[in-house]
Parts: sequence; C-alpha cells; structure tokens
Amino acid sequence: MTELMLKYFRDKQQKAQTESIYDTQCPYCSMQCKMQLIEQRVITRKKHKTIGKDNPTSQGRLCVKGMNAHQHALHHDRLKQPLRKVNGVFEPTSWEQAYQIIAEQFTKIQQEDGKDALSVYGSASITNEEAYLLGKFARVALETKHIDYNGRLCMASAATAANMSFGVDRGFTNSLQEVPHTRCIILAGTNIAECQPTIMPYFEKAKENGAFIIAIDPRETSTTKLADLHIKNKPGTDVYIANAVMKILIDLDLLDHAFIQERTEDFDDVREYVSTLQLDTLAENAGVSLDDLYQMALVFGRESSGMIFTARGIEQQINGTDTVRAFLNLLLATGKIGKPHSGYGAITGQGNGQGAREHGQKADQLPGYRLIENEQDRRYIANVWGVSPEHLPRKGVSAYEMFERIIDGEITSMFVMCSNPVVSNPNANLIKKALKQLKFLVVTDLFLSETAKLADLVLPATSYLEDEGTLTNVEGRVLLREASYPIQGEAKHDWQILCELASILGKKQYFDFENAEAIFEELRIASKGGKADYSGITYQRLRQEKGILWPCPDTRHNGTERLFEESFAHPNGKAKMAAIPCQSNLSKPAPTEQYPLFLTTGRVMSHYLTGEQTRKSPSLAARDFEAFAEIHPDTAAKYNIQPNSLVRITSEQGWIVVRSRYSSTIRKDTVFVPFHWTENQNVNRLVADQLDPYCKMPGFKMNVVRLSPIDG
Ligand SMILES: Nc1nc2c(c(=O)[nH]1)N[C@H]1C(S)=C(S)[C@@H](COP(=O)(O)OP(=O)(O)OC[C@H]3O[C@@H](n4cnc5c(=O)[nH]c(N)nc54)[C@H](O)[C@@H]3O)O[C@H]1N2
Ligand SMILES: Nc1nc2c(c(=O)[nH]1)N[C@H]1C(S)=C(S)[C@@H](COP(=O)(O)OP(=O)(O)OC[C@H]3O[C@@H](n4cnc5c(=O)[nH]c(N)nc54)[C@H](O)[C@@H]3O)O[C@H]1N2
Ligand code: SF4
Ligand SMILES: [Mo]
Repeated sequence: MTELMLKYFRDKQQKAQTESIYDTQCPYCSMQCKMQLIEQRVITRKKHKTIGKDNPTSQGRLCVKGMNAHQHALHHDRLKQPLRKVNGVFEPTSWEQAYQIIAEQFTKIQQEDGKDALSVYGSASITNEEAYLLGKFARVALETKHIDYNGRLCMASAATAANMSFGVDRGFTNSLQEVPHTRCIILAGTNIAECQPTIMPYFEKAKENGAFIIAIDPRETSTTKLADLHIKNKPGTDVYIANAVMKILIDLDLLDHAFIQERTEDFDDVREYVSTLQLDTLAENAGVSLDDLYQMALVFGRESSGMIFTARGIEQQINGTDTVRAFLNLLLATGKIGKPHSGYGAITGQGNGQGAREHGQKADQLPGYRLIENEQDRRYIANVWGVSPEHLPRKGVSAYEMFERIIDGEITSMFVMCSNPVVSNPNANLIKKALKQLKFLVVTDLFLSETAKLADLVLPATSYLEDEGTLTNVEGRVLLREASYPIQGEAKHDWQILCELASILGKKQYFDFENAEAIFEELRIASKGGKADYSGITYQRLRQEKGILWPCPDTRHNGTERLFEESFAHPNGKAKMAAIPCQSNLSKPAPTEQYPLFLTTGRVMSHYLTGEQTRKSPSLAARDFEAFAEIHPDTAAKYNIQPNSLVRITSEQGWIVVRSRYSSTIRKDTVFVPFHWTENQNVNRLVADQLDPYCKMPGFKMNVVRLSPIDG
C-alpha cells in the first residue's frame, strides 16, 4: 500500500469514528422515503447530511426536500419548552404547569359550555399510533364528539369516492411494482414530479415500456411534460371530461361487458345519463378539444391494461367526490381493476395520509375504518377501550365546519396537534377570527407556527428524527419509522403528551402506554376485523419484512398487494357505478366581470404545505423564497401586470399580494398560486367556504379572482 493510500484509509476511518448514523423516514410526502441522518463531529461543531436508504417503495432515492429535511429539524427555532401566553406574550413554563393549566381550563370550559365545547384538530403527519391515540383521547379522555383533522382538506373526496364505488379506500389498489407494466396511464390533477418526486422512475419506466400517458391539468408542469397527451382543461371541469370519455367508450363499444355484468352494478344508470349529454358541449364546458377526448377514450379503451391516478387537482373541488367517481366509472366500465397492471391510485399526500385516515381521527370514524354511528362498531371499540358504548360520543363535524361552530359559539376550546389551520383552511380570515375567539387554544408543534402564535399554550413536540412509530405510505404499505435522535430540549412525543395529559385528566387507565409499540399492539386489536385490518402486523415483522400492505388479518398473512382480484368490498362483492351529474347541486364559482379569472392553488417542489418546516430550511427557502402567481403573459398584459412585479389578487373572501411569474403554458383564463406562505401571501384568504356535500372537502382548486398591479 502506498503512503497516499494509507493516508486515505486512515482519514476515512477517523471520519467514520466521529460519525453517528440515525435511521428514519422523510417527514414530508407519502413516499415515506427511508433515510439516514449522518452526523459528523468536527472538533466542537456538528455537520449533518441526509442520505437515502434502500426500501421497496423509494428504492433508496430522495428528493431535494428529503435531503434537506434535517435543516428544519435541527433549526434553532425548534420549540424546546412549553410556552404560556401571559398578557399577550409567550413565556416558558414547565410541563407540570402546562398540564395543570390545560386540565383546569378544559374542566371549566366543559362545565360552562358542555362536553362538546372542546374540540380536537389532528393531522396526517403524525404516526398511526398517534392518530389512533388522538381519536381515543377525544372520545375517552375529553368525551367530546368534536374531532377532525387536516386530511379532510386533502384526500377526503378520493376516500369517500373509493368507499362508495369499491366499498373500501386504500389509496392505491396495487403496488408500485406494477406501474412499469401498464399500457395506459391517466394522471388526473396530479403533479407527481414535484409532489412525489421519487415515484417518477416507476412512471418513466412505464413510458420506456411503451405506455401511453395522459395528463389532465390546466397548467403545464414537470409531470405533464411526461405525458403523450396533455389535456389542459379549465379548473373544476374534470367531471365533463370523464363523462365525455364514458360516452365515447359506450358509443364505440370499448367496454368490458363481462366485467360490467359480473363485477359491477348500476352501469345502466351511467349509460342512460351520458346518453343525454352532447359531446361538443362537454368539450366546450371543459375548455378542451373533442379530438383530445376521443384520443383519451380510444387509447384507454383499447389498451389491454390501464391505471388511473387522481390527486388534489380533481379532488379538492366542491364536487370532488363526484368527479373521482366519474373516473372510477371509466376503470369499471373497461374492466381495468382487480387484475395485473390495472387499477386506481389516489396519490396520497402527507407522510401518513393513508394510515391517519383509518384509525379514528375523522369526525365519523373509529379505528380500522369502523364507523362511529354503527352500533356494532361502537360496541367493538368500546370493548377494546374498556368503556361502555353509550359513553362513546356520536359523530362530530368536519375540519372547516369546526371553525364555523367556533364562530357560532358552540365550540369554545381547541387542541391542535401537528397542523397549521390558519394557513391551510379555506377562508383563512375566518379561521383566524375563530381561533382568536376561543376561550382556550392549545397547539403542539415543532415551531411557533401562525396557528401556534394564536394559542394560549404551545407544547413542543418531537420530530421525525426523534419519534418512533408506524406510517402507511402511498401504496398502503405500513412502515416502521425507527427514530432515535436525541430529543431537543424538553420536547415530548405527541403520543407521550396525550398519555400524560389523559393521566392528569383522571383517565390514566386508558392511556397507560410505555412506548409507541405498546400503542400499536392496542391498535392491532382495535383494527382487527375492520376494513383496514392491521392485526397481523407487528413491529418485529415490519423490521424484518420492510413494510406490509394492509389488510393483513393475521401474523402468517403476507399482506395484500392487489385489491379486488375476486370481489369488491361491498357486502354483495360488486362495485357500484353511478350516474355522475356534470352540474353539482352547489353552484360553482363562475368568472364574472368583477372576478374574471379562475384561481387554482397547489404546490412547488421545494416547499411543503404551509411551509412552516421548509421555509426554515435555507437550501429549500433559497429555491422559492416568496409566493408567486403564475400568469399567462397575455393575461398579464390585459391587466397591466409586469413580470416579477407585485400583484394584488382579490376574491370575494379577501386579498393577497404576491409576485407575478409569467408562464406561457398556463391557460389564459387561469392563475396559479402555491399555498406555502403566510399572512398577506396566504392564498387561502381568497378561497371560498363551500364544501363538497359528501365529504366536506373545500374547493381549493377553483375560485374566481381579479388581478391588479401594485403601483410603484
Ligand atoms: N413539493 C411538495 N410535495 C408535496 C406536498 C407539498 O406541499 N409540496 N404536499 C403533499 C400533500 S399533503 C399532498 S395532498 C400532495 C398533493 O399533490 P398534488 O395533488 O399532485 O399537488 P397540487 O399541486 O395540489 O395539485 C396537482 C395539480 O393539479 C392541478 N390542478 C389545479 N386545478 C385543477 C383542476 O381543476 N383539474 C385538474 N385536472 N388539475 C388541476 C394543478 O395545476 C397541479 O399541477 O403532495 C404531497 N407532496
Ligand atoms: N389553497 C390550498 N390550501 C390547501 C391545499 C391546497 O392544495 N391549496 N392543500 C390542503 C392539503 S392537501 C393539506 S394536507 C393541508 C395541510 O395543512 P396543515 O396540516 O395545516 O399543514 P402543515 O404545514 O403540514 O402543518 C403541520 C404543522 O405541524 C408541525 N409539525 C410537523 N411535524 C410535527 C410533529 O411531528 N408533531 C407536531 N405536533 N407538529 C409537527 C409543523 O411545524 C406545522 O406547523 O393543507 C390544505 N390546504
Ligand atoms: S418529500 Fe417525498 S419524495 Fe421527497 S424525500 Fe421526502 S418522502 Fe421522498
Ligand atoms: Mo394533502
């Protein structure tokens, strides 16, 4: 060995000796990429980097957000002590005192205003164990019916549609391994390239293998660039497209009659309804060409296999449930589900967007996808929890509706865990007003978020680096996030906060858990026999098998890769089709002289949701440091908006000021603003408060606005 080589190995060994490696998963999207934080001690300083780790879903890949996630988790702004507001100013307090204040306030408020005056607002960025425990905390420790969570703003319409059509909702009916082999892919309102970047190789591989890809989006994005056909529709008109394609499939007889006959019901209703529709009117309403719709129908109908993926573009609409169902009708009519390389995917959003919607955080739900209004389900869960079924509250209202109840005076206190509703809910001005009106607001967060700033008490929580637990990824694969980084300051795990608080509230016997695994053991029993059955999953299996797809009803069961091979989850085993009206009962916003343009909202690659985390990361903030409005140059000229200038956007709900960004590829009648910024840049100040009647999803993706330049 030469001297130089010896030196190289010596240096490498020395470096390794000063390194600590921590396994974890990315805190952001539903890909839940496995990763490692490498901490290197250099004299007295610590240097960090995050690298990907192999696993069946993300296969070792990371995107720019994952690579930089440690920058927010290790940021000096992390909350390290409970904070209490005294005369409008936060001051540090002890956990004992914080718990004491909460117990006093909650008791007083329930005595004065009734049990349901307390409300709980949860999240799909917490673990399954925490989501499960939060539902139990609301019902057993607080005995309130009011609990809902941020997933209501996210996947509620896709979940409701899948339940209605298939009888169960698991975001993806197949595993990602099948995507490269499908022949035709429809991407309806999803921007996977920016929102689930590490999923892309599955789709790129499909394309290499000859799949035809159709994207439906009012904008050109990195995702639509992958497509062979980009249908650039008007926001909120996807139901016209799905119904038009159905009509063409029927007219040209590109149907799977045997599948329709044996595996579905109510196709005749669909046939009858679409026969009343005119193709050219549908195309005109959607603002697209009839040729494109024919091409979509011909390719999808003729190919031997196909998959449809939807995301928030078509789901976050006041007819989101209907719109998704119209797309599911296409899969069912062509028999492209329940068989190899064919299926449906509602691309899951948050890290635990799937698991957190299964175990009881929803207003109408109990663990394992059980229903709080179903007597048998109530008895089962009451028995697991050791309470009497009569003591379980009934169903409450959805996320946004809770804020309306605050304004009405029915709810007077809220406990928020891991969410920033002031920035993420529609009609943001009302949300702020509602939270200010509360008698008592508690927030658990990593940072002093916009919402936490309004709280009376803020509790510091641990992050993805420190908090172990399970999360269920985009495929429906349950993963164990091992997280062992030293806890910062006095922060506590969210589950730990719930257990300790329940204990102060006199409910210790129901919340006596030593660690996340002990909670999971109870969740296994609570989910047993439910639609989302986790009872066969254990931490030990998750460590060995690197994730298991639910349902997994016993410990010898391998998990379920593909759903609906033999039957759907409705009692008669059939999928339910339905005639989906183009016009919903609610009147959608339509451009007027005063508000002539469509506004649609969404995301950029480098930021995550309300931006509370990614804006703390210098590498990510540098990519996009302020909100912007994507505007077509012709539209900008019409309203006298210069490029890169400040523009005021006004809707009936309010106004914001953001920077203009010209885009010659967006529709001329549409502007796009991402929602990762706060205050005067918070686009949710513009979003109206109408909700989808089935699932209470707000219409984030279609509003009407006007633009005006800011002088000077
Ligand atoms: N970088 C990044 N990644 C994320 C997130 C993030 O904040 N940042 N958030 C995560 C979460 S929680 C979620 S829910 C997912 C969201 O993932 P996506 O739903 O893919 O993201 P969005 O940008 O909200 O919307 C997707 C696309 O819908 C289009 N669109 C808007 N209106 C319409 C319409 O009326 N019809 C159609 N067909 N398309 C429309 C938009 O132009 C946009 O390109 O991403 C997850 N991943
Ligand atoms: N206009 C518009 N609005 C939208 C959308 C849209 O497309 N357009 N999309 C909607 C969608 S899909 C979603 S999912 C929602 C998301 O909306 P929110 O849930 O409000 O968004 P986040 O930014 O994830 O908020 C999470 C908060 O919890 C904190 N946090 C992070 N990790 C932890 C933890 O482990 N424990 C605790 N206690 N706190 C933690 C973060 O610092 C942050 O303040 O927004 C919705 N709002
Ligand atoms: S943001 Fe999503 S794709 Fe990117 S590293 Fe994190 S989990 Fe993976
Ligand atoms: Mo989401």
